[in-house]
Amino acid sequence: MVKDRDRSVLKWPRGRLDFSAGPVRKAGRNEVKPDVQAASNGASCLIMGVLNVTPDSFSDGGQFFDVGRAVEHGLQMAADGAAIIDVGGESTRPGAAPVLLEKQIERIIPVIERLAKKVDVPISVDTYNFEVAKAALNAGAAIINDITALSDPGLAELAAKKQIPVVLMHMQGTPRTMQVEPKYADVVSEVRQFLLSRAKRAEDAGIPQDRIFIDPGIGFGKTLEHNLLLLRNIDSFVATDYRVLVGTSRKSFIGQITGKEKPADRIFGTAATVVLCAVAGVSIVRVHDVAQMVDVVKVANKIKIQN
Ligand code: HH2
Repeated sequence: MVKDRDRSVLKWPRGRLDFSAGPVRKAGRNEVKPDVQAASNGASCLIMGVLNVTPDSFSDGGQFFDVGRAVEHGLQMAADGAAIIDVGGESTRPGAAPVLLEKQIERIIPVIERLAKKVDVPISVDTYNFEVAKAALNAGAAIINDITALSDPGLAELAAKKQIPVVLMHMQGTPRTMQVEPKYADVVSEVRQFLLSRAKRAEDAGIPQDRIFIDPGIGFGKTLEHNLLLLRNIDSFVATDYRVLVGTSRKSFIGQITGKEKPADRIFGTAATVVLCAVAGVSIVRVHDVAQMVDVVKVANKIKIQN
């Protein structure tokens, strides 16, 4: 078991996540001040802000394709209370085709370099490519967020060598085809088993248990019913030896339930999932609407945690 997981502050050579204090507001250069009192028991849920440096992401495609605008948005998310900024250079929405590694590097490296100098929170790189991850870490990223759970040979060793945290996500198929009739006999146990085996493999490669986050991959090769089953049973992921990250933000299953066609109209639907995740003990939620979701998790954390 992760010892004292609920109270721990996770530190590694170039980063820090404080799960005892809840989302933070930037208090000044080099000072990140918790504005929810440190909890004496229970764990709080932190916010990962999404920064897609892409022309075609399903919700914010094209909005932050320009380096200056991307950096500005990253700074704003950090000021709004994001504990991590997640930078990606390839959309993995259903139907998306892979983007050349050089292209991804060209998109994200200038953003990571500039942001890393200006924000106090760690930057993660949303990639499943060894070369992209390596370039991002050299530019100042300090977490690897991998939707293929370290499938690319060498990624686990890279993370182990640099002693940085990894997010291992489950996906059935590839983005191009994943929403064409996804099938499971038992989605919760299959996804859980997959993540546990990848987590074990990561540990065997030398990544410490407390730096491994597992993620059921909402919307990645899953129907509405699969997504609902995973969220309904998210506690069975939290009950493993690993911390859990969940990404529901603005996703299409929320549109299916609410009838909201436009991703930007799915903020309240997203909030419902964020509350449920925070209460269930999920450690990190990956969201687009940082300022709003910081308030949502603050209240959820406060209700959940006894001071
Ligand atoms: N979802 C997306 C991308 N990366 N990473 C993790 N760990 N978990 C997720 O659920 C997840 C993820 C898809 O969202 P987004 O980045 O907004 O869209 P796009 O892939 O179109 O850029």
